Amino acid sequence: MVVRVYGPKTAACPQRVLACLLEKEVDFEIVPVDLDHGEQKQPQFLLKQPFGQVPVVEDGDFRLFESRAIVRYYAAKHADRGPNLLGTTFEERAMVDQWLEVEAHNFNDLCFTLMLQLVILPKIGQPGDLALAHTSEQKLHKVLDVYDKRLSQSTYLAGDTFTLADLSHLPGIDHLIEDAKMGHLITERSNVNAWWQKISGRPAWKKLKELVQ
Ligand SMILES: N[C@@H](CCC(=O)N[C@@H](CS)C(=O)NCC(=O)O)C(=O)O
Repeated sequence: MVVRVYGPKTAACPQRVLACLLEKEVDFEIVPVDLDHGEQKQPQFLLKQPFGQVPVVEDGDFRLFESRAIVRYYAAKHADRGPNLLGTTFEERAMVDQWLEVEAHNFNDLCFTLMLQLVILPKIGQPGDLALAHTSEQKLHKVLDVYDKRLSQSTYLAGDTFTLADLSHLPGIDHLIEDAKMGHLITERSNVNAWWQKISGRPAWKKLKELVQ
């Protein structure tokens, strides 16, 4: 059964899902959604995702939205295939959850604000709020200092193996580097930089980058 993934392949949240499906070697097809023209807010799409956002997946009769819920679902459903992205013991699983929550609540909002103010608004001809971008960058420095300390103790965020906690950061950091030109946030922290080189060098992420070209 081919999984249908709704959303432009260039957007960070669908990319989180695609990265997981590629890690798990699950067949998928991408159903493009035109965010620029508000297709995600049309009644037909709201039947799939009532908040008018991407991604949504359809897997046979099963439909699911929220990218982090989707990656947890596929990591569990295909636990016996590819890398173990969830951890094994209760403690390992809890650490994965802890860092997934950090990504969602400490990292993602700042990353999104920077992208919105520096890239998305200027692209549609509206001035970004540079003061807000500056404050967000300062806050992100502090968050990444915590990451750098954590990554001096373990190779990956949740421990010594690659998990969803790491995978979930791939799209956001990639957009920060490629689009917002904020690569210094990563390169000036040696442990964060070494971690980024490892996780962005994974074959599944490289495949996704090729797909997006
Ligand atoms: N928490 C949601 C966030 C989804 C989200 O923000 N999606 C963005 C693309 S990355 C979107 O649909 N933007 C268009 C909009 O909000 O209208 C998830 O992780 O799936």
